[in-house]
Amino acid sequence: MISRRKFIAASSAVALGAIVKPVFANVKSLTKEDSQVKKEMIPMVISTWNHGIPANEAAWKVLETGGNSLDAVEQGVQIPEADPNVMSVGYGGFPDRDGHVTLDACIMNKDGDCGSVSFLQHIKHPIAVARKVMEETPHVMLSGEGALQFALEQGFVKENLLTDQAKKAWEEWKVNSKYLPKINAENHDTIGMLAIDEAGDIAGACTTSGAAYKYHGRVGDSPIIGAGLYIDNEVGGAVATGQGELVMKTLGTFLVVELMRNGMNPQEACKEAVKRIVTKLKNYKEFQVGYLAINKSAEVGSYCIHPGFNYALYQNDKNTLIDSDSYLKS
Ligand code: SD4
Repeated sequence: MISRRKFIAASSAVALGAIVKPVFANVKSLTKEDSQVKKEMIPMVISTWNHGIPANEAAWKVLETGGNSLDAVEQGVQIPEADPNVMSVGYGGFPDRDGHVTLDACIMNKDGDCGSVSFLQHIKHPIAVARKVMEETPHVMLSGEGALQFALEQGFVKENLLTDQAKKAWEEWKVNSKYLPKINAENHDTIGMLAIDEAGDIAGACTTSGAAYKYHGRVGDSPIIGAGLYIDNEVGGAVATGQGELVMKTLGTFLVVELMRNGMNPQEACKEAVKRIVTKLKNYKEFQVGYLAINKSAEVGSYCIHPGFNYALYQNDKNTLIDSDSYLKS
């Protein structure tokens, strides 16, 4: 005789079967040919927004001399991290609403290893600390005071990251103190970078000072593996920029990579991940999110909610700024 518990489990499964459609039902699986790297397409590096151009230059210096993709992305994103005029990343970033510059970053290599720091203060290059977390600890993420203590132990120097320019902007903001995320803020936001080296191996990095005037303690998508960045060296990689809360609610870059694993090209996968936000999150029009992806064949894709997101692609000795397609057209 069937027990009551078994009966309930069996009937729930039947009911679920009736309503749950397989997520990847209509996409083909990757074939071996799909995953072949075209040698003329690599090395390559790609990164978000205008500040991706100088960041790519630094990454390219590593790649063109046969360096690996992990070193390339770490070197690349350190350019905007150190630039006081890029007010959304590292030194010179806009502070939180209490006047503290707090940084989030993560890095991921070809072997699926990753390291991350969140809510880190006083260290100019959070991406380098994230790499140390990956390589020198048994953990993936360190946060706040602990991350700072670890950085200092590793030889990083404690610095003031709040520039006069950022302080002035914060003081002006305090007059009304409204938390109002800006869409496409000054055309540079989080930097996310993906690279394929000569050996065909993929790595990625993501670093940011987060949303300007956020609550003290707020952590966005950028240090979260699978939200701000995800790499699977068999498939490809993806990075996210824009309002982290929407990316975290949909685990955006993991989704993009899984869609590519199941046969979508990078463009289709980015579009589908934005569509997920649009269909699931009612307030999507108030925010920008942009995704950037590459696959193992060095194909590129990008998609965003609002027009205005762009990315820099360095491939075949050319570093080019390209506008992303968007869900909303104006
Ligand atoms: C974050 N994706 O922390 C980052 C950058 C940002 O508005 O603040 N965008 O959400």
